[in-house]
Amino acid sequence: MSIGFAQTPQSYTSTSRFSHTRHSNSAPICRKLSKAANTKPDIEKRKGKSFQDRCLINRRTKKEWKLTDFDIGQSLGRGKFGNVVLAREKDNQFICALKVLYKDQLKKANIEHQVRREIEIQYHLRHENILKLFGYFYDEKRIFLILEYAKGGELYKHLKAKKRFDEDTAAKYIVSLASALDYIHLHNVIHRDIKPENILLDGKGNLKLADFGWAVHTPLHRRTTVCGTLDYLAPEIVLGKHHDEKVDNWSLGVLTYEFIVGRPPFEADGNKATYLRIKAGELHFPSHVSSAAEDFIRCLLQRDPSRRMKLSAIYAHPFIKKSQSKDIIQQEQCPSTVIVGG
Ligand code: N15
Repeated sequence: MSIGFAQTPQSYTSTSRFSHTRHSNSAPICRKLSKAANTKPDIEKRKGKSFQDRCLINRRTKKEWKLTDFDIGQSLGRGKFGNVVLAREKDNQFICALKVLYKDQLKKANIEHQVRREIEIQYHLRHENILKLFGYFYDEKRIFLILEYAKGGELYKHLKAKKRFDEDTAAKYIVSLASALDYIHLHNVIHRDIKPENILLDGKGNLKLADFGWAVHTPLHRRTTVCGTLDYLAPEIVLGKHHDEKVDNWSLGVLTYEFIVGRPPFEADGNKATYLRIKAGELHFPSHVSSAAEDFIRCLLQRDPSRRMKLSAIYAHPFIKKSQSKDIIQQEQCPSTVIVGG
């Protein structure tokens, strides 16, 4: 792919600040992760900088990021509140995805708080299967998020093109997702919006969980107003009950089904019909689905959260083990280890 980069106009340097009101109820993840994520805690503590200030700074130049630090390339997609473009940092040619959010639109939708929380969560998470947020900056009208570029693009486009994944490919993606979820749960974050549209692939086909727009810090004991597709939501969420991190395990089960079958298990015409199907919780499996895969999905799609398979248990399930043992056999048969004419 050839990428045409345009030079950024000099007049776009950041001049104003995106409101920086401190949270009085500062999230636990910040305190917990700040030591691990920040390589120079002492200097920055002395300066009294919050996490928001820290991710404004280019660690190498020690200056705030600005738009003129980047060459801008092609559009990677358009979202409700802004666009994502390919970008290249001028100094070291580092390729990234720059997400542009428009402040007036965020204000109108009353989601400035949510955006700040999302930045906070994503900036502190460091895991190979979680899309990295490197930093952010702003000008009078816009907020720019500097995000990891995932060369493979959106997973749901790959799924659409292939109709469905073979079970070994599905298992590989599910292991990566489970690993990412295990990590965020460990840091008291629930994703709550696991769906193919929120998953990207890098150039090597590795899975990257993106978009923490719905994520919350645990414990969560409040009712949630739900919008968008219900397909991936656990019954306790659609029923407006108290819920915890096990809602992500349910979504993992829905995704496993969709990867293997090509459509989510409770798909129906409209949210009302989907809601009824999730509530009923009846599962139908096409004949091509193996018994190991069916059992795996049934273990995750338990209506009672306490009976749902734990993330730590998925590695021992035959559906995952089967695919991993094939991986090992393939590695052993790698041509480089075969002695030709031996
Ligand atoms: C409401 C709000 C503040 C949501 C904020 N969400 C995020 O910042 C998370 N996010 C990540 N939003 C968009 C992205 C995103 C990052 C979207 C697309 C890409 C990305 N990195 N790389 C891509 C990407 N690579 C592609 C390759 C081929 C075709 C399309 C591609 N997009």
